[in-house]
Amino acid sequence: MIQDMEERELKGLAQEIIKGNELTDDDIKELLYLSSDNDIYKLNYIAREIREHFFGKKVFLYSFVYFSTYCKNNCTFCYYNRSNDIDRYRLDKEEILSICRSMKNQNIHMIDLTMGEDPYFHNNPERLVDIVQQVKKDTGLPVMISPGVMDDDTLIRLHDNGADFLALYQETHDPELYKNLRKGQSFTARAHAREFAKKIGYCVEDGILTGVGNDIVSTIQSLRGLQRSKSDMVRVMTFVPQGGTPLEKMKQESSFSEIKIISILRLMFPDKLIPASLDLEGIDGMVHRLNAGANVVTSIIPWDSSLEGVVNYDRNLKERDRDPKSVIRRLRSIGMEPASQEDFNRIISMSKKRSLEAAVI
Ligand code: SAM
Ligand code: MD0
Ligand code: SF4
Repeated sequence: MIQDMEERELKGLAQEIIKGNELTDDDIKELLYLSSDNDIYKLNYIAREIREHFFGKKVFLYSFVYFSTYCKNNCTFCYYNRSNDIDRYRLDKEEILSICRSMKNQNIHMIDLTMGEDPYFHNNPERLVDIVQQVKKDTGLPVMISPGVMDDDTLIRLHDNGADFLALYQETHDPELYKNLRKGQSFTARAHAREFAKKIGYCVEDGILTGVGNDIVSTIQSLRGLQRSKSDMVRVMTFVPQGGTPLEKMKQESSFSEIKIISILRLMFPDKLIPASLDLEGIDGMVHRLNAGANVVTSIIPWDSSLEGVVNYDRNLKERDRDPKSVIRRLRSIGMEPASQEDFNRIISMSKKRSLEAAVI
């Protein structure tokens, strides 16, 4: 289909999607099979046209605070799984607050508080509630939490105390593949937490991994799964093998498939938030992902931060240009700029309103 199209036809296709046309499984399959640089360029172009219709040149920025790297789980892909013999840290409340405060007035639209499933918090959720409440009070910014699977009651308390967004990635919506990735964890409990959070007024983010043994059929299953989870934000990340984990020896794929899937996500979720993570390939990688149709930059950290990312392409680098200033400078160099806080707050309140209306019906 798009192989033979000229610019005018590519624009036409973008318009069809903007009007509400949806991709069939065959369309998705065809796009996933694209392999030449020229074809990917065309796919990225359609995705950018769609993004510009909904968001113009504006980008949202999230700051990432990985405040505890302790975890009780055994995800085979993750460096921080409990069996990996690594150095870990847990910041105290003051340390967390000081990082969050340093992100004020830096054009950051939301703070993402992320942790492993650390028993210190999971067994005493009020500790997390307290942190969320303080971060909200001190920064006045929307707060995303990425705490793993929490029970319904805890999700309610976190929401009542200032959590706006729940990030909880299924990794795959193919239950067989899930078993190999999130070893010993319930597929449905994870999906339920997201569903429940959405119902009580959170915005939610779901995500999938690629390069982790997902074939075309499994990838389509995951993309359809993302649609079912009615998320406000949808992500794909390339799996990066991590030392000391069961998948350590798996071959690392390039970001080619991720870039393709980001564009497909834009075609399937035209007006949703789609991130370009700095954690995979830094600020150059950010540009490729934005060019593929992403409209959020995630994993921004203070310039002097020693905190971990989840993938950490820059674990051994001295310079980590993942701070707000470097990101914004680079955005401007490609003709994009940070959106206003009002624009972001509007997305959150619209989504909240829609879920609460749906819950009443
Ligand atoms: N512990 C919480 C959880 O698992 O939901 C919060 C951390 S979560 C934000 C970490 C996410 O990073 C995973 O859900 C996965 O999508 C991604 N991730 C972890 N290890 C990765 C790796 N080696 N390569 C790519 N993505 C990875
Ligand atoms: C990122 N390291 O965006 C972050 C993380 C958690 N909500 C986000 C995966 O790359
Ligand atoms: Fe723990 Fe999250 Fe890593 Fe899984 S992905 S091992 S739950 S930190």
